[in-house]
Amino acid sequence: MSRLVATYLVKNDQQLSKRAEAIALGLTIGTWTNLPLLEKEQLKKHKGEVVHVEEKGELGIIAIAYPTINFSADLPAILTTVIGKLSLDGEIKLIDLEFSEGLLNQFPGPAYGIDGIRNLTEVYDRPLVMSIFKGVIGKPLGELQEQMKQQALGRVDFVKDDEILFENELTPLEKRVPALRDVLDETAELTGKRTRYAVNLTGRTANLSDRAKLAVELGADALLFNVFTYGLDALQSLAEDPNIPVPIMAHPAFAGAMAASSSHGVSYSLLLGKLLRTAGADFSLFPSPYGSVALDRGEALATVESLTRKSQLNRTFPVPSAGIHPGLVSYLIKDFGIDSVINAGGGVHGHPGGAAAGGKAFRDAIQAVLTEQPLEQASQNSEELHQALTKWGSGEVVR
Ligand code: 1AE
Repeated sequence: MSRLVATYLVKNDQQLSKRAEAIALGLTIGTWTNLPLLEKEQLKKHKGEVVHVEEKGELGIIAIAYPTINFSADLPAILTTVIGKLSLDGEIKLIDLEFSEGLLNQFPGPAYGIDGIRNLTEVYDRPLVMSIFKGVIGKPLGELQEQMKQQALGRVDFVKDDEILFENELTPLEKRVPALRDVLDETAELTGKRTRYAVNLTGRTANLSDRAKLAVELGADALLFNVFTYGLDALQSLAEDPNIPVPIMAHPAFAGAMAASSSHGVSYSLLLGKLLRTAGADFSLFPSPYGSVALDRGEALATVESLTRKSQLNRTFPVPSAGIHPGLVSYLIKDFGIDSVINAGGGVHGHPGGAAAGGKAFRDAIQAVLTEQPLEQASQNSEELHQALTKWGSGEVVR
């Protein structure tokens, strides 16, 4: 019988086995009172089974296997089963889900993933570089065009919208995408490199599919999606749609509300790692361990492991983000390897020489790290890197 194993972190109240058994029963065939014996007999094949109980000092780990016949093969049904009502029931945190092969087969995973995106960009031997529009709310289209031009002159691989740029009168999708695509085409003539634009997909859930198709028709190279305010299933629908043939970047906005507590919710590695990959995110943005909004380093590494470990699904590009500047590039590559995206907003636009110089500083830092040259030494041959290191330092990371 096919089963889904859910692992939970709980408070060790010395009654772990009893608690685990109550969950296994309560989330499957049981309720708060006894059911008639005959009915129980019929329901046996639906009962959850406790498969692991471990005391860890004040905490406990319990794992419960749920028969997959209990739910339909979609993430809303799965999450409602394993942490739905249970999430309201005291201190318990879902830390992992182990899908059977048969169940996982019913999910799309990333349509492009790391390999597909490397083929699109034709960049195979280094981390990708992404820059983020900043300070564009309330700005006219001309200012976005200029910002796009400067970012693209820095020869970054992707530029993404800020996740807080929604539909607005000054820069609606219908005007913004073609105008910025034209800028990218013109800049490519100058630099020889075509930067790609990830457009923020926003609006009511019922309209997402049409808006995504429109964005693609207008020239979007990728979509940015605030998956946790819409839901993982909304991401899956977009990822599965053959009429939306572009990679999807999952933004972690709102994920902290689900994962930041040490005793409630869902672990970051499950939420930003396994679940995003299963639902079809081609990129997963998450706070790096050393930027302005930091994730615990162990959580960040576990997230990347979930995004990239060998599986029947394509690998998702890890995008450690927030407060990233060129001085952190050696840490980023050491921790996350070359199959990652170096993503910066302030670290590009805040460069003393402007965004074009900011992009170059990042690329020079990457080149230095990949050729095992200390950043300070490399900065002697790169004014852009020198200025960035002078402004932000060369990675004093507190661990
Ligand atoms: C964790 C997501 C980071 C993000 O979306 C963003 O806008 C970062 O901006 P900076 O690089 O911190 O300025």
